[in-house]
Amino acid sequence: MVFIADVKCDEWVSKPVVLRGWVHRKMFVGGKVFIVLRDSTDIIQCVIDRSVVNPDTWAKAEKITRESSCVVEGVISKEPRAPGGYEVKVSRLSIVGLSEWFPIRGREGVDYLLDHRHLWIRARKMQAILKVKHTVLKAGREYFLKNGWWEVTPPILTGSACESGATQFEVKYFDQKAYLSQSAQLYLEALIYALGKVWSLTPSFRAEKSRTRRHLAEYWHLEAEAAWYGMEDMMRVVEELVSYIVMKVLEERESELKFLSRDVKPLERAEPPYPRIKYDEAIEILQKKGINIKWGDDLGADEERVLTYEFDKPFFITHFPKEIKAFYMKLDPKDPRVVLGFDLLAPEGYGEIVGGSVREDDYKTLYNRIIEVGLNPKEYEWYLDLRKYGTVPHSGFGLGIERLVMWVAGLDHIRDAIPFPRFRERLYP
Ligand code: NSS
Repeated sequence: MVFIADVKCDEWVSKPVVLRGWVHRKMFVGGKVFIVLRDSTDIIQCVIDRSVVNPDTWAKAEKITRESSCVVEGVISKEPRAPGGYEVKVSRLSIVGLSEWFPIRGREGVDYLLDHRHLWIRARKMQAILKVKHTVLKAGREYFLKNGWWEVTPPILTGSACESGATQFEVKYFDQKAYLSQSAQLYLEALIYALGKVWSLTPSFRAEKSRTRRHLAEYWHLEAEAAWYGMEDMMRVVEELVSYIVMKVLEERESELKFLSRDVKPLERAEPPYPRIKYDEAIEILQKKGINIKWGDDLGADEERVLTYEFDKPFFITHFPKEIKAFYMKLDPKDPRVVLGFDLLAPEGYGEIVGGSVREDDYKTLYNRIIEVGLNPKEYEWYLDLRKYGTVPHSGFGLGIERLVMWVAGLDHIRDAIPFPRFRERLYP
C-alpha cells in the first residue's frame, strides 16, 4: 500500500497509483470534481474529469461527501496550482464509507469541538500534534533505554496520596476505598531496591479544582527514580532527557512543527546545561519586577510566566520552602527551611514541566514529616519500611508529557496535547 506522502514526488509522475483516504474537501469546477484526499501522511488533490471518467465514477464523484472514505485510482501528475505541487488524475473512484453531513465545518467554538472530539482529532492540526506527541514518547523511552534504566509498571489503583490529598480521585475498590494514582513515585522508590534505576510512563490523575490552560484531570506522567542519585545527578538526567526529546522532535517532526507555525529557534536553544536558580532568587526577581510576593509563597502560573521570560531555554528553580512542597522531599541539611527539590520550567511563558527531588531516606525524619504535614503514618507503613531495610540515598522526578508537548508544539492550551482531554466539569467523549 502506498501513502499520499510517498507519491508527491517526481518519481511518481505519470505512474498509476491507488490511494485510500478520506475526503478532506470537495469542489465542483466546470465539468470537474476536485477532491482533496487526506490520509495519515498528507493531503493530495484528485481531479475527476467528467469528460474522461466512466459514468459510474462520475456519479460517485458527484455523490461523495466530505469525510467519506474512498479509494482513488489514477495517475500522478505535476500541478503547480495544487497544494504540494502534485495531483492525481483520477480514472476510478470507489466510495467505502459515505459520510453523513460532517458536523465540523471550520468555525466552531472550543466546547463544540470538545463535544465532537472523536471527529475533531482527524483535523490536520490535531494530526500534527498527535505525531509530535508520538515522537516525544518515543524519544523519552529511547533516552532511558540508551542510558541503562529499567522500565517498570507501577499500579494505578493506590491506597495513599503521593501529592496533595486534596487532588485525589477516590474510587470504590470492592468494599474498600482506593485512589487513582497521582504519581508512581512511591512505588518507583520501592522498585529501586530491586533495579537501581527505574522509570515508568503511566496515566496520573488529579482532581484539580479549577480549569486552567495547563491542568488536566488525567495526564501522562513520565517518572524516574534512582538509588545513589543526589540532586545534581538527577537534574542532569532531566536536562539530558528534555534536550534529547526536543532534538528528536526537531529532527523527525520538522513538517509538523512547520504546519503548527512553531518557531523552532527556542527549541534549538534547548541544549544543556540549563540555568539553575534558587527559590530565593526567583522571589527576588519577581519582587524587583513589582510582583506582590513574599518568601514562603508558592509560585503560581502567573509568577512562573514572568520568570520564564528571564531565560531563553528551560531552567531549574531549586530549594523551595518545605511548606509548599511534598512531605517526601529531603530537607537541605545546610538550611532545613528548604527542601532539596527542583522544578524545571519551560521558557516562552510555559512554566513547570518537571518536578523532582532528593527523597527523605531516614526513617525517623520521614515519620516525623508525615505527622507534621497531617498525614496518617499507618497509610505509609510500607513506604516507611523502605527506610528500615537497607535505606539508600535516592532521587527522582516526574515529567508531564502534555506540558512538554504543549511547549514543544507551541500550543496555547493543554487540551490539544491529548486526544481525549479530561477536565473538571464533565467527561467529553
Ligand atoms: O506533582 S508533581 O510536580 N510531582 C510529582 O507528582 C512527583 N511525585 C513526581 C516524581 O517525583 N516522581 O507533578 C510532576 C509533573 C509536573 O511538573 C507537571 O508537568 C505534571 O506532572 N502535572 C500535570 N500535568 C497536567 N495536568 C496536571 N493536572 C498536572 N499535575 C502535574
